[in-house]
Amino acid sequence: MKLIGMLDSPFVRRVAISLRLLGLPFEHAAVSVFRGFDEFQRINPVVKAPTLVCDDGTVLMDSTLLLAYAEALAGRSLHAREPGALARELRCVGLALAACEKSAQIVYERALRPADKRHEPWVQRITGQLLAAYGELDRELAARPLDTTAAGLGQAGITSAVAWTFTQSVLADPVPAAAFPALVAHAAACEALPVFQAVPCDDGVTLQAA
Ligand SMILES: N[C@@H](CCC(=O)N[C@@H](CS)C(=O)NCC(=O)O)C(=O)O
Repeated sequence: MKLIGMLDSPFVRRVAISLRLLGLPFEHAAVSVFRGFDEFQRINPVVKAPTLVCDDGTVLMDSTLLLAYAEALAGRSLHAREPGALARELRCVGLALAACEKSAQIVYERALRPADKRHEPWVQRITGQLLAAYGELDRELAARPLDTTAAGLGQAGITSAVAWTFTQSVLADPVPAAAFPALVAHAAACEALPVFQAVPCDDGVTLQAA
């Protein structure tokens, strides 16, 4: 199977890290949704990263759905089985994905919309949502740190770290690291793991318009 998308997209990166952790072989094509739009469109007309081309040619999109497929292929999950622990993990994943989505929206506002067409109340709204998501996630991690060992790392740990690294790399100004100490510690521990280092987030510049 083939994973399409740049690793500076947190959605692509969390899938790439998860595929490795699950022991699933895959090819990776770092095609940009912006600079490589036409090439991406030939693979997936919807142009969404990540896209996964399965071995039988089926084209999947949306990182969470790709991970559901990957877990079925691997015959194991990166989530807890016990419902209480699972709910807590899913809450962390949801917060981290919301933070990724809001970060990307702010980057798109800055990179794609002409300055004279920006609607400041909208930017303030999504910035507030971004800070709320990271505030909640930081409290979760401070109250109960997630496992950051190579053997114990799960989807909540992966996605929380990938989200934080992404936002810090593209939007450090509205999200000061000092205000989120548990996230800083969690991401630092994960980024030091070989599986994270094998999938660096700086393989390109997905979020630039050109
Ligand atoms: N919910 C999706 C979000 C994916 C997403 O928004 N990816 C961005 C790249 S970071 C993208 O495809 N942007 C191009 C577009 O939406 O037109 C997921 O989890 O995969």
